[in-house]
Amino acid sequence: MRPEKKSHFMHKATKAIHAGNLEKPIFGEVSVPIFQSSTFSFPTAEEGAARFSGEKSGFIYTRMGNPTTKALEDNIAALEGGFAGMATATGMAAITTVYLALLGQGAHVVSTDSVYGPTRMVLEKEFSRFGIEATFVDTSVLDDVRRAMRPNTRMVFIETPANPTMKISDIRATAEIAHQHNALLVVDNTFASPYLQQPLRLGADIGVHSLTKFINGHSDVVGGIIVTRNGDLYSRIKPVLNLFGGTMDPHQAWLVLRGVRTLPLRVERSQENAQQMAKFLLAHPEVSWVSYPGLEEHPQHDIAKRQMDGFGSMICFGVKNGFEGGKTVMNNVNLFTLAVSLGGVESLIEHPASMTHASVPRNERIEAGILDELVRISVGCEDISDLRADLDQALNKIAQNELREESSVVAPELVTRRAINNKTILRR
Ligand code: LCS
Repeated sequence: MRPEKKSHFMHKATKAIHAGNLEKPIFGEVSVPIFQSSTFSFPTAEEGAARFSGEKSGFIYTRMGNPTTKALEDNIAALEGGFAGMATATGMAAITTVYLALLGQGAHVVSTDSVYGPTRMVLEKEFSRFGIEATFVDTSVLDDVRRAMRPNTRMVFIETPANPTMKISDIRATAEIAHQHNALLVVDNTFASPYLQQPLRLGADIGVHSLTKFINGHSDVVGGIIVTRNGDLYSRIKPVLNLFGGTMDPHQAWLVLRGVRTLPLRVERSQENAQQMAKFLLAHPEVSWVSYPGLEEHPQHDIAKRQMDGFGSMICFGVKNGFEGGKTVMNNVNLFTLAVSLGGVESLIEHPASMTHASVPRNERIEAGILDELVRISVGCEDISDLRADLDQALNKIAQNELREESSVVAPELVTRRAINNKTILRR
């Protein structure tokens, strides 16, 4: 199950294209074939028994392993610098499989508060039914992590950069805290992708990804993966995945493999766009704040610089006029698509409070920094001037709407005066 040794000597852009490929192509094919077979024949009864006992390696049944899926697993494990990967049906299947395999009754988890909504809800609503407790803290503050640790803490789960606040948690320092308490550190690396961040190299025990996002990169498939630091963790998680059955289908794996080939190109382009977009937003009069780790103003910019090879292409920002302002922007974009998800070649925009994080109670959401006014964008690979022009015209509608609203309740001369004071052209 180990990714081929030769991939260890490759640079990451080369790994994305070559790691995991079949060592002996069947017909000299360049693309890994889709092994669309649910089951695999045994030449003899003895061979079948040996594969089941683990005495011999070989494929048995696709829920337990498939050559196309394995090619993807080896590819991502090589990029992430881990022992081995386990591909799953979705990112949530990766996360829940890790919880299922490593937590039991009476266990306690410390998790980033600003994580993808369902990652939090599955602990609060579902795993709590089995006697598993969770504490959600701002893991970008190490003292908060230390304070949350208990004797029964088995796992620290961080998402960095966090969805959607873009807060950064220090992976190396958090790993030290977790290990001092005999707990494991799991990092959701979805927002960075293994091209920009390799948590296992910084001391984490397990990396998880929603492959739906940057790794696949084309908004046309869902998937997830778990990558472990060592063989022990792999052999604790793999049987649980096989039993619960959240495995990936070979056709899905092939699509993600095709996507990962261009991960380096897409990430380079979209993060260059994002850096320019963040600066543009910071200067925009309708924007009250911007959170992007690539900005020097970002509170954890230095940590991001240290642990990432780039700052990625996710940005969140607050707009003037709160939730209403956010709605105005989303209803007026033309090039950005109003949709959840992220990491595709096309730029997306969404409102976490009413969409991806709607499942988190409002007070917990606000406490985690997911404010009503927060708008999240996934900057794609389009031409930056087109993207900027689109957001600019949509943002400018906030001021126009405010003026229109004011005009319905106050005297026209007052509106005119306010409009002039704001140097805004009044259209009535
Ligand atoms: N982890 C992170 C950081 C995510 O952003 C998501 C999905 C998941 C895990 C779950 O992955 P899935 O099961 O969907 O493959 N995030 C989404 C988002 O922000 N908008 O829509 C989905």
